[in-house]
Amino acid sequence: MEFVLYEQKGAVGIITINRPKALNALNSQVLEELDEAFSSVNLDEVRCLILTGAGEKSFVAGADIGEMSTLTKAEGEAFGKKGNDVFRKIETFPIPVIAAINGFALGGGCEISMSCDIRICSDNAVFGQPEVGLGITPGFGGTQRLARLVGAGMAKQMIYTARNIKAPEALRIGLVNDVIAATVDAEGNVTATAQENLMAAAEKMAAGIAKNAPIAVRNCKKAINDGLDATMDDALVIEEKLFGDCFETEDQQYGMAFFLDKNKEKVKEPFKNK
Ligand code: DAK
Repeated sequence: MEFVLYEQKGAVGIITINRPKALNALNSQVLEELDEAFSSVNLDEVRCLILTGAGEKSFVAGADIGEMSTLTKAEGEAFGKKGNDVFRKIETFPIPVIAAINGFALGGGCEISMSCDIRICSDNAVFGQPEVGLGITPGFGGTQRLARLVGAGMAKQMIYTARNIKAPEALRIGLVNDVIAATVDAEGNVTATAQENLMAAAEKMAAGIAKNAPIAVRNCKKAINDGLDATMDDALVIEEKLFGDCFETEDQQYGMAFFLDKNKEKVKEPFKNK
């Protein structure tokens, strides 16, 4: 693949959008390669994914404005569908996806981060939905996912004003879970950049998720996602069903037996994904 890299580190997979000269803007090829990268993840081995952008400046600076500028109505719809299908694939992907946002997350960049389960960013990150300044509406789910994440009032303010916000404000409104800074020694020298610390933090979080019972984690993702689209009564039924399913797994039997075992010398074994 030309614009998407994939690396597996144990039970953690890292997908990197690699088009730094265009600030990782999403053109049709990037969207197709992203789709391919997600399809090729080995779900028997990988238990958590990280999605990030190449370079130190940008996560994703939006959909490719050059490509979009000449689209006809039909082509615009096809482009929108291609993006929406990939974003929905990420959102409903069986295992959790953490967005490690290393700079600009504008338009489609903010939108792809919102299709991930968890967002953490470096302290130079900038978020925004600038579409109305270009004469369009957000087209990759921004009007829907932003309102669900930060509330309708804040989402409307961001989308109507097209104003970019910096990492601390994104943290304050709940768009990201954490903001990661560089490490500086007593003399003021940078010993680890914000980007390095961001990836270390993302990998640590991913490893923490990966060590938990995989089927339980998957069922939690499904319960939260499906429940958000349902009434509370229906959502609780969804949770009950997915909770019940765990009792057919070896991992539930082992996890509870380990807790109840009074032999404190025993070392907990990795969950089997069964
Ligand atoms: N598309 C294409 N190229 C881009 C790009 C983008 N979104 N953003 C940056 N680039 C390119 C620049 O053109 C430049 O290329 P060269 O000139 O070097 O060839 C290179 O990346 C470096 O950018 P700058 O020189 O501009 O770098 P600066 O540091 O000066 O500025 C910036 C960084 C992020 C502030 C600036 O590049 C910028 O404002 N970029 C555009 C951000 C933006 O407006 N993004 C939102 C795009 S709209 C839909 C489907 C999808 C969408 C909507 C509808 N349907 C089908 C319904 C989504 C829309 C969007 O995402």
